[in-house]
Amino acid sequence: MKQFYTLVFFLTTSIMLCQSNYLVDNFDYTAGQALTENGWNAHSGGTTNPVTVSSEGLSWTGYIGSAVGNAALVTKNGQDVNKRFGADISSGTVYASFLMNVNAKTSLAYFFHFGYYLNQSEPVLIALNSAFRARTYVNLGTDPDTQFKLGLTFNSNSLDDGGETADLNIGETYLVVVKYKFIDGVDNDEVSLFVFPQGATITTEPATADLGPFTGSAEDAPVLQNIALRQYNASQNVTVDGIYVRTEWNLVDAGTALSTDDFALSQISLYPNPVNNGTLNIVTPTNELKEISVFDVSGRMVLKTKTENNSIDVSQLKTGLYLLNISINGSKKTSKIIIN
Ligand SMILES: [Ca+2]
Ligand SMILES: [Ca+2]
Repeated sequence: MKQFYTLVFFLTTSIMLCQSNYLVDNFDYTAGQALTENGWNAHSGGTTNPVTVSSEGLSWTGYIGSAVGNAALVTKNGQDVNKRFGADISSGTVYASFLMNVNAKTSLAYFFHFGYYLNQSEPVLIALNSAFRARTYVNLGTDPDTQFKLGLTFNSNSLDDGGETADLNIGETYLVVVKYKFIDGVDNDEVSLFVFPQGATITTEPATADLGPFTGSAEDAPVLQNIALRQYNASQNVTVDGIYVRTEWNLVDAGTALSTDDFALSQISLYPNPVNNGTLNIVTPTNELKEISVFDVSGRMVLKTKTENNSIDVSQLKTGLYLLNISINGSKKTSKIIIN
């Protein structure tokens, strides 16, 4: 029975981490304010024509980011802004979902992308590496006064490297999901895009994307650290709202924000592993106190302790494989360790 509970406990822990939000922005801010007053960072264009908060949000019934607060007006030529994730992502799949409405005829411009900072370990938040990934475009539709198309490229400034959707309607709110998939191997990562009109089924990821997967011609992102909203030309007229960044497809469950404790756990290092001398170092960047529970392979707790100077004494444990549950203020992570 203990084994069963342990299994459930570990599964629950991993699911909780999966449903974490790496970024949420419903733009529940004062209309007219710049996004830079609300946690965003200007990496291009200085303070010229800042991206501002609208007086009304977007709605898409059933989506987690629907009808909360206002929205972002990415509607001009000028400032570009980015917002940092709660934790870096360098493996698996990243989904950025958002609502968008093209308000008027808008000629070709990318208005959204993933990014990472020039200094990835100690980021300066206004200094973005220009290797933008999953550039997401609007372009003129067949009838440019009433229609637009969405485009996507892995990296390129030209849509030749990617593709465009069928015509969509100006003035209609769509739910868009931009996906970046890290794939083992060099320069083979993929980007895809999904677009849903109101009323579409969004509970599971469709087998086929509307655009992609595209691999482009540039190197893979070493890590994704932010999303950006970009303003490119004076005719650009796009409202963006309800942005969620996650590592799984989940557009219906609000989940929980990734806390600073989750962030610390995501950067934890355990060494040496295997443990040779009875001491295991458990180090996080900000050196919080960590509560540690150690379980043997049958699920029996064999040690419960706290870190002291970023290490624990495991000298009384027999040789073998153990599961280590690390907790910082209630945020948990599980790792395997081997005692030699
Ligand atoms: Ca909103
Ligand atoms: Ca790769």
